[in-house]
Amino acid sequence: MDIEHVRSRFKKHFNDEVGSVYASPGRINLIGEHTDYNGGFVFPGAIDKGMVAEIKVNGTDKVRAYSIDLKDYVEFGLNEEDAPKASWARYIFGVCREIIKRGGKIQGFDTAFAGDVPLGAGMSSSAALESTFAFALNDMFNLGIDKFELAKIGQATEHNYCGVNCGIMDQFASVFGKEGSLIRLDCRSLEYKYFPFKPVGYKLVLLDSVVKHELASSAYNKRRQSCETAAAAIRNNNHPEVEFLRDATMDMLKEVKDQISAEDYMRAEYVIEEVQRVLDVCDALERGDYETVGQKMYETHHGMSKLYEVSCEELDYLNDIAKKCGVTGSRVMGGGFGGCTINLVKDELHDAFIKEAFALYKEKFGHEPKLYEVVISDGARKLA
Ligand code: GAF
Repeated sequence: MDIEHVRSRFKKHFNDEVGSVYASPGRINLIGEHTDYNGGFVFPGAIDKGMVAEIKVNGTDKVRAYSIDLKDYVEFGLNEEDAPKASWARYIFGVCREIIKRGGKIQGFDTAFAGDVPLGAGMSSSAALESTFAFALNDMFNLGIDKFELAKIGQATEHNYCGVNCGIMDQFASVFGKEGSLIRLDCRSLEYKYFPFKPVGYKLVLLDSVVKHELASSAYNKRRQSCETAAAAIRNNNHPEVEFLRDATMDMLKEVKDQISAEDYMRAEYVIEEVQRVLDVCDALERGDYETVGQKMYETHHGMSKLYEVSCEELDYLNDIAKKCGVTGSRVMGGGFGGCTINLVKDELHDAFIKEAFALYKEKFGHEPKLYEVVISDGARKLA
């Protein structure tokens, strides 16, 4: 995250002014995909890639925002109801509107921002952007909003202005991230625990398939709908305690097999198993048992590919290569429909695995994957 770059662009666009600088990270997730909106557990960590924004109050009721990476400028009024057309600006607009909805008094500001979270790679550049502005505006205008609510403001921005009915994982990780630790988060109660994650003898490697699914957000929302349908069927079948799929067991799901579609059944099966896998991985980590962690990651990939159907040929291929190379754990990370695999690789296998993955992937798809090695880092903060 290059602060000087952002500062020089801000100066250039806003008459040599100097503002305050804030940053928020993207995230990885060791295990627990599509469990957050099912009230289940997730296990993310913030990373050393994120968004940096310089912001200065401008004495008007307008926001003037410049995206340094996209070289695009958007202006909107704080009292406007209609979101800007540019999708990047909707995140900033949404955060402002959600703060105002909650009674927060904010004023117009100028901002220039840039980021180094690869777009569409499943590391949540959008949460990084939302959290940067939610954190910054809270700090600049002394709004006194707590960190839980800051994460919810980001999530509500996705729901109400960006068309994605996401869970809370990405925004939570971006706000609550802690250097060197993963966060086990219970997405129903928002109770969380930091797990120091320094797997001696292993590396975490992200391989980006560079595939982006055009209709990812509608497919994502459809998955969520399936889960809600399955949870409602179980609830109405004499299990009133089942608010989310997280509360259901496989036996309960089997009881309603004839009442829901085969597709909804598969989605629910994946989620019920995945919630348990997060807990299993946390236990395994406490024992230092990385073999079990890795095995669960492969199980997640299998579930995401065959039951939840959010993988794709390229990601399945990267997963197969990992298996063949003896990589401890590998799976598609994030929402899916493209993006990265996350791989837990023994140090001594690392170089051979990367070489093999690049060569085989290029041979099959005509281009190489991209490699990212990330450091688990702190969440939203003020830099200057
Ligand atoms: C996306 C969403 F934004 C998260 O809330 C989560 O559901 C994730 O996909 C899948 O685990 O990143």
